[in-house]
Amino acid sequence: MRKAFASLTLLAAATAAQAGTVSVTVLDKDGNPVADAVVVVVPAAAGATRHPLPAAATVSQLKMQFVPAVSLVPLGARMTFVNNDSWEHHVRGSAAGAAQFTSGGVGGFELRLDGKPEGKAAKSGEVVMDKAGPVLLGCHIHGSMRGHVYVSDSPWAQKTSPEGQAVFDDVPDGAAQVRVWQADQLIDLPARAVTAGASPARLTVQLQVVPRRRRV
Ligand SMILES: [Cu+2]
Repeated sequence: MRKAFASLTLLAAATAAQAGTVSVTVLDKDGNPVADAVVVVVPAAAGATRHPLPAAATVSQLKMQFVPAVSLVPLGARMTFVNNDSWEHHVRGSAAGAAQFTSGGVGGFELRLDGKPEGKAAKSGEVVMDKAGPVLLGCHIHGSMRGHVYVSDSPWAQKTSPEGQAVFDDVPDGAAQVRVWQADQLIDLPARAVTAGASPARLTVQLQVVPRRRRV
């Protein structure tokens, strides 16, 4: 019993020595915190995170909006799109950000979802996200509908909190790159370098835009 306890303590110490905290704050052009930006950390060293992204996610179409507005999923995730409105919607997925000008529409997807009949199950469709990067969601019928899915090829990825923060507590020690994506920041920000280690690494990234607010 005592031996097992000692081994556990050793294990905990070893884990702590190999991983550090990276804390990223995202601000807009005016210096205000930005929620729902995506922060991706790519460590140079191999490792695993204790907080993997869920391999399946659902986006609803509700009252003419994509809910949630921004989904963060791992590469290969299975996305389910559900139309909860009583009228027809489309789901058009295309490369977002700078990639929309270079991809020529290749690699996107399209679904057509009938409206939800009164008292019956909503219609849904599935898509496997097999390409990393941001995807813009739209609807052919309703031009105002806009949403995003960010497909991360690194398991260290988070959406920022209302305070604009993403805190990673288990980044392998050593050099790492930090990428920040936000829906209205069309020109990719340069990746930033941090060093994960015994003392927490803190980084502030400022967007070149003030994100537009979503109507509620
Ligand atoms: Cu629609």
